[in-house]
Amino acid sequence: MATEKILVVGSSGQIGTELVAELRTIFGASNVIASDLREPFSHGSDGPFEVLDILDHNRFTEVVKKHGVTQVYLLAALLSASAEKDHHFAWKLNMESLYTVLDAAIDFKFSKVFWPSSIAVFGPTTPRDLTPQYTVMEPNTIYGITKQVGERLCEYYYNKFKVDVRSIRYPGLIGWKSAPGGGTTDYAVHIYHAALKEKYYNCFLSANTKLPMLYMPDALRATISLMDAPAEKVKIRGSYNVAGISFSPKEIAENIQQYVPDFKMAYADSDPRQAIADSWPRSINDSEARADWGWHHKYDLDAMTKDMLENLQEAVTK
Ligand code: VAH
Repeated sequence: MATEKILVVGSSGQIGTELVAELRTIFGASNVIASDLREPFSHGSDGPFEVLDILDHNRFTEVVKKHGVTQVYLLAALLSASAEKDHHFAWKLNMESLYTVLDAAIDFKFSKVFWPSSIAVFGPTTPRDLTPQYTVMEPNTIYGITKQVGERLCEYYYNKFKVDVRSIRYPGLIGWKSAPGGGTTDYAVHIYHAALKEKYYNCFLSANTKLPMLYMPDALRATISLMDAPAEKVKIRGSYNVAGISFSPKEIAENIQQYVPDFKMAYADSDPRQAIADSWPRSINDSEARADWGWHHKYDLDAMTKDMLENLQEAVTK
């Protein structure tokens, strides 16, 4: 079997940082090319890196040719909160990058492409509990709109050009190895750092704002499982619902207090991210992913909290 040469675009982000390390253990470090706007201080795993602005079409083509790229994971995007601050650039980055990669998939005959969607594709008119794969989708954030259009573009390129592009509607992702960047679910990462350092966190979402979340080890496993699945099992070519855990700030705070008894939580009011969170589902039905390619999450809230605190404690005291 020919060696896959995998390019990760946006490799320094929250997902990319961990996904590069995971892909390098599977495919070999030299076969996974990390790329982002600037060289990271350390990727935590050795291997090739290219400075790449995905909006620089010629530079992207140069990198693809230089490495003989056969697969692309496109992770560069403006997330929900940041996107609301500059919706024109959010549309440009999130959509032009996808078009560039999908067109390159035809030109360079990529074997596969991965593109992340999000539960942000759903909006305030979507049923909010156990949100199904197929339902009303009227996102009212520019980020969600780009993800909704992106899903249709992926399906179009699969049906019309046979591009094997695969996608997951990620919930909020939580991990200890990388920082989140400009999202509405970022609080669920910051809270663990704050619990250990300050034993206090002023949460920008209200206490009962329940959202779908996924621990990063589960998110990486879902991504690799989907990409590894035989093509005929990938029946959905827009993007798959994937679920893990759903909790509110109050619930995660109470879970942390089992391990950090003197941890205190406060709740800011009138943060613009509250309106974004209120437009999203509270929980997700991922039965299609479970049926089509055997998805199942492993971490519940308590297992995630235990793992997060143990690893962060080690990192903090290093
Ligand atoms: C965000 N972390 O908050 C991302 C994610 C479901 C949330 O798409 O924008």
